[in-house]
Amino acid sequence: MPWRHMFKLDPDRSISDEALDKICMSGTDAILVGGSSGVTFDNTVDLLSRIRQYEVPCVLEVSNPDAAVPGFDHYLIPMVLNTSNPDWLIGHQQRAVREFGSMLPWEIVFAEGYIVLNGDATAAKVSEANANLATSDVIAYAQVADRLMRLPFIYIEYSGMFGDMELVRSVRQKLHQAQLIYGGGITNLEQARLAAASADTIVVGNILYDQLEQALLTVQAVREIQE
Ligand code: 1GP
Repeated sequence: MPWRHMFKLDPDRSISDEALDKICMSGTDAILVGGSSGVTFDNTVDLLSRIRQYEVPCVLEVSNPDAAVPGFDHYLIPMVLNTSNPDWLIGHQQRAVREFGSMLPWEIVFAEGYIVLNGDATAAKVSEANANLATSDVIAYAQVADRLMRLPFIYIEYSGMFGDMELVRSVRQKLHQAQLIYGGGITNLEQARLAAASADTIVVGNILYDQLEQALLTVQAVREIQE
């Protein structure tokens, strides 16, 4: 997918119409809808219907199968590679497919291999991730996902904290086919530039709710690289 920049919106957090208008008209490549807690069918439908007033592609990251709302352009299914609980790698996904598999639009459903590296983040706690990893461990997880599992996406997740860009670059250098997504702690244009130079796709989340104008500037970072 040719996404270089994505804004991530959490259905469990409120966003004004005015802010949503700026986000959807910002030139970002897609809006990613997802969150680590409190995501329900109702709040996901509500957010989707508001984003659908715009042309920007809309992608759902399905962390709760009960909130798998129809009508998105693409669906990303997280599989947490560095979890200590197989439920987060394959268990929840298996149960969801058992229940909803016949209804899934498979041609627009993709797996994302998550490597969660900020141990303080809700995502790490919820998914029981072992975030304390050496660079060689992270690269090995990425290679398992890329080479063995042939996942289309690998997501290096530092949610709430700006990560180690050298590590992100080291991972990207080793990838054969997977698209590398980076998300976590991007709060200004300079960080967005660094992340965009290190990963294939950058995701900007929290700052949308705290400093919208700063967040909107991050779209420029990927445009500069493309020009
Ligand atoms: C969260 O990776 C995204 O899943 C973005 O992180 O909210 O820290 O920008 P932030």
